[in-house]
Amino acid sequence: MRPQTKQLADVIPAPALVVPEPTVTFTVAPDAVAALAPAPRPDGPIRLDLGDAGGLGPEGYRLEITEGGVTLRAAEPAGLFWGLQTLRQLAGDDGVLPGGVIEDRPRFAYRAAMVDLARHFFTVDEIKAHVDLLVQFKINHLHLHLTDDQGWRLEIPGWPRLTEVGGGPGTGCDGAGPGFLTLAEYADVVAYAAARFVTVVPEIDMPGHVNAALVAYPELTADGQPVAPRTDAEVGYSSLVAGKEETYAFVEAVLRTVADVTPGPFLHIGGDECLSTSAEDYRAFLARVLPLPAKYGKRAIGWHEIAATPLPEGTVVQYWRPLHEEGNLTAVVEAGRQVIMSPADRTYLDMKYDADTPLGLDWAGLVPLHRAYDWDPAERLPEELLLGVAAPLWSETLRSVADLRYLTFPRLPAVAEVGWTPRAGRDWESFRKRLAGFGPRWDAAGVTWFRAPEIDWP
Ligand code: TNX
Repeated sequence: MRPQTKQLADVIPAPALVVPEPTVTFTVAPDAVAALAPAPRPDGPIRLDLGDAGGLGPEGYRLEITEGGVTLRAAEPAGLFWGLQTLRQLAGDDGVLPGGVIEDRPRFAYRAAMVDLARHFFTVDEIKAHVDLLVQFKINHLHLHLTDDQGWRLEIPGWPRLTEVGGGPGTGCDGAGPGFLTLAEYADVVAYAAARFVTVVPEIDMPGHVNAALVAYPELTADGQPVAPRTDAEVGYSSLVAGKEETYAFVEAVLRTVADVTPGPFLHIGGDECLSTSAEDYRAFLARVLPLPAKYGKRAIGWHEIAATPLPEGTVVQYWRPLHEEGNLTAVVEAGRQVIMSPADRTYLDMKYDADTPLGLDWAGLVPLHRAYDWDPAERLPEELLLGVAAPLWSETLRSVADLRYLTFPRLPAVAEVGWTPRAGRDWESFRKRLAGFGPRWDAAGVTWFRAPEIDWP
């Protein structure tokens, strides 16, 4: 027998409570764990049980490993699914499970990764593969940035030129990155994600970041004159026109379509970096557009710039500036609206790791792994107003799935732990040790990742 070196606490994100039984192990077939469905399973070596797990909430679970086998209990299938991710990490490639009990539940209900399909398009299969990697860290929302200056990536019936014209190359002139999702493909992604307890959050960015839409429909521009397609990475130069009725016919058609094909509760309307929209026009535009998601049964999310305008009840604000800037947070707290924290100097997966990182940007500084880990979302606002955390990956510099993964791993596990683990349960030294084993796993799975120098990778 070889010595048992695995610990029950070797899980990312760190579980809320771990009570090891060090003399006990139980061995399973690793493939069998990966194949388990999050549904009741009364017998066999791994028992799955739906029922009260001791008040652990809709995503919580209780996992018990004894000499006799494994029992996983949760109030909802989502809890079973997250418990299975824990079990999968513990099983590793030898299937030896350390004995004891884990009782676990997330700190925040919203734990997201964002992919920018506008600056570089990723296919349905690529997005699905990304979901598979994200759920291992208990990420439960996939924010899709579907439209921007360089591209429009979702079919909108009645507005065919959006994707004929706006489905072109994203950023850069090398031809990489064209494409769009038909509504059927979008629904396919949504269903795939939902089967893994991931809610898709679609974003239609307005009133800025709309050059692709203006190229497709010149009647939406201020003077009705055509504008040129863009593949550069400038921001802040395009805007829908607040004083034109055509604008609202367009916006409503788009939001109605997106709401129709989105079972999840959120509709993200963007609202960021409207540098060429006057403050008055911005306010007038949002006064008409922010209520629209609710009209179609959804909750509006917007980047924190929207907090310069009155926020209808239920609106969610996504903060994206560096952690210690103002970014309208005082106004958001005063209004009592919920917040998703995505501070760029901590959670932006498109920031470079270090000065030598060949991909990414550095406007919010470099974001080495420890910076993505060592911060707290409640530093800036009361815990009760925090809906959760999100890690956006803007894709101006991306050309492939390998690029996407290189910037995502290992920083995404750090942000995932910020979103899941209670503050008191988080510890950088512990995270460092728990993360090391993932390098070989990503290698074995063919996943590109960055060998962050803070970690003693095997
Ligand atoms: C700012 S963050 C943007 C994006 C860029 C990103 C690059 C935000 C809401 N807007 O348009 O892609 O910086 O890091």
